[in-house]
Amino acid sequence: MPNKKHGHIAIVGAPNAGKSTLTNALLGQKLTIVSPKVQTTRNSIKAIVIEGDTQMVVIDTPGIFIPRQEKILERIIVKSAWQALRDADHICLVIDATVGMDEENIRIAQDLRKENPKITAAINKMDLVKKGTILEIMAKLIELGFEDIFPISAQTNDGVNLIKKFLCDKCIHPEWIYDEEQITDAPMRFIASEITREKLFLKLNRELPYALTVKNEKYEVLDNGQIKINQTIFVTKESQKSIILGKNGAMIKQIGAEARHDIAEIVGAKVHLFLFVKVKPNWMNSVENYEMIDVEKLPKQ
Ligand SMILES: Nc1nc2c(ncn2[C@@H]2O[C@H](COP(=O)(O)OP(=O)(O)OP(=O)(O)O)[C@@H](O)[C@H]2O)c(=O)[nH]1
Ligand SMILES: [Mg+2]
Repeated sequence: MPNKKHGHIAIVGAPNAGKSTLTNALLGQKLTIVSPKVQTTRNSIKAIVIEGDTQMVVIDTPGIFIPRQEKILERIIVKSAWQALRDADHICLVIDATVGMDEENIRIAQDLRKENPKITAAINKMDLVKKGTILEIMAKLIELGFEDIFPISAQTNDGVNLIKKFLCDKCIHPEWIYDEEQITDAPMRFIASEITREKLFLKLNRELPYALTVKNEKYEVLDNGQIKINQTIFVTKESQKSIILGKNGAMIKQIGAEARHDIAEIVGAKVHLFLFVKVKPNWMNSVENYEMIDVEKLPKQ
């Protein structure tokens, strides 16, 4: 193709707005993890979307919130989001229509426009609200200086094609920078541990999802093309370990089965997944647990 071009689009917004759901909808398949709980995404993840002659690198970011100073994990999460939008050619701010332009969304919209004025707004979850609500949000966004606003439902795909075309037009750099079949630049071992973390987020309640992390121990492609994966789930307390294991190991079995199914779909091969649960009271403060984070860029203590 003579007119090949590429660009980077950062998907940003408050926690739970539907950024990861939109990223997957733009990609046309599941890659990044989704849950009804806030702070599901912890690292920025690139989805490589191809539309005609355009390679659009969509960066799914963690939700933007005010991190508590003493929580290193929270500071890393938010830093990862801001970093991504500085590197982007264009930003897509996702607003949850069921939340609307509350104080937090207004602040985020204003801060983002200051950081990078090349910004478009997607009003997501339009399937859950009345038309009047969308119009109110639009009016507020226009007041804040937004010119391009798209009501969408990332879940039902309503409006996604329109915004996809619009964002593709923002990709103006010559040539492609990734192979045609590549859907992400993140290693598959990382995506696989994210999928397990998603299942844990979906199955476990209250604070427990925030007290755990999933670490890849082994990711091996066997001679027959099948994939053997060992992952460790780190928790901070013995009691959390018992909950994750469940009665006679029933919970961990179910989590493993669901994760294996999704990982197999993404990698396109049969997967053997082995999960271990370990107690490590201080995992949140040890940097080696943040596989995908550039340690050099960590915020100063
Ligand atoms: N009804 C409806 N639900 C949606 C839509 N988009 C996302 N959701 C749901 O909203 C919840 C949050 O979606 P995510 O994609 O994980 O949101 P996020 O912005 O990536 O969240 P964090 O990573 O935690 O910041 C999930 O339960 C999704 O299924 C939508 O268009 N309509
Ligand atoms: Mg997310």
